[in-house]
Amino acid sequence: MTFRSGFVAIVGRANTGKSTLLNALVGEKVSIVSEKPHTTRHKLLGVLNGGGFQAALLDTPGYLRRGRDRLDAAMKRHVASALAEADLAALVVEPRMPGDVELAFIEQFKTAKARALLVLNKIDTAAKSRLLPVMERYAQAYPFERIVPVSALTDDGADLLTAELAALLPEQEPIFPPDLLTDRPASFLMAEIVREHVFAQYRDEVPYDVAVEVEEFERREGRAPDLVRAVVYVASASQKRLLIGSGGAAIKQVGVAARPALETLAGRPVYLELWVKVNPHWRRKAGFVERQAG
Ligand SMILES: Nc1nc2c(ncn2[C@@H]2O[C@H](COP(=O)(O)OP(=O)(O)OP(=O)(O)O)[C@@H](O)[C@H]2O)c(=O)[nH]1
Ligand SMILES: [Mg+2]
Repeated sequence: MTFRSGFVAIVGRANTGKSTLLNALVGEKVSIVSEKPHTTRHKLLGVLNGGGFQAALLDTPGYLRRGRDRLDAAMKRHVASALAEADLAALVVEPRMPGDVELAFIEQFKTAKARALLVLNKIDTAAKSRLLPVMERYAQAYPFERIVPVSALTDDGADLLTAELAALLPEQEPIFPPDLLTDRPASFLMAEIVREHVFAQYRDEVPYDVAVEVEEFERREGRAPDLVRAVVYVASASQKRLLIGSGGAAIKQVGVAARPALETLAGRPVYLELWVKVNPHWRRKAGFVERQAG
């Protein structure tokens, strides 16, 4: 039997559900999700293994506005490099007519080596009668290999999408061992989990430019829990006060909420130590952006 494998770059406007889709396809929480645009800051690999195929899915940061500051510049570079190394690009869109960001991606497809398919996501939010005209417009804009309507939230269409992806991959041996889920170290995933819970707890009170770094992840033996020391970086002293809350109650709540997912990842009990530090210029410090977006 022939085996198919390859890289699939998941690209699109911010907030269209790319990370939700990656998690739905892989069947595990690999990439964090939030209601805010620009949640994903990193290129992230999730491996989908199926009968006779392996799809290496690359989640990418979404576009919203272009060229706004250095963080956006780093995002752009990552999207471009994801496209360059991919066999297949999946453009994830919402059920509405293409806008500037979608057309910019289509322009990039014209010169990229990757074949492109369109994923029309969030179909649970639109009447069926609204989907067809959108699909027709996209088909006119670019000769997509396939146009697949899905809901990453309800899993509707996910099996069909998996089959379509597999069929479009080149014939070759698997790229990764079958037990590999992602290429990121545990400390990276842990920092992302904490960031997700900061977003979820503070919602619009916290700007999206918080950053989280796991400074220490110490695996322990016996009954001692693993130690995770994470730092949440914020832009100002007032944000720091807000995050910590009265007597530390708010940040403690983040820890309580994040710990179960950390323990699932570590496979054993975790002691989580959370610190909040002010670093007002982290977005403009290239080194920090690279670390965050790298
Ligand atoms: N109703 C509905 N909501 C969805 C669906 N897929 C994703 N969402 C929601 O859309 C929001 C954004 O999802 P993400 O997966 O973080 O989107 P993203 O494209 O990765 O966003 P960035 O990383 O910021 O570019 C979240 O609130 C998701 O729950 C869907 O199929 N239906
Ligand atoms: Mg994302």
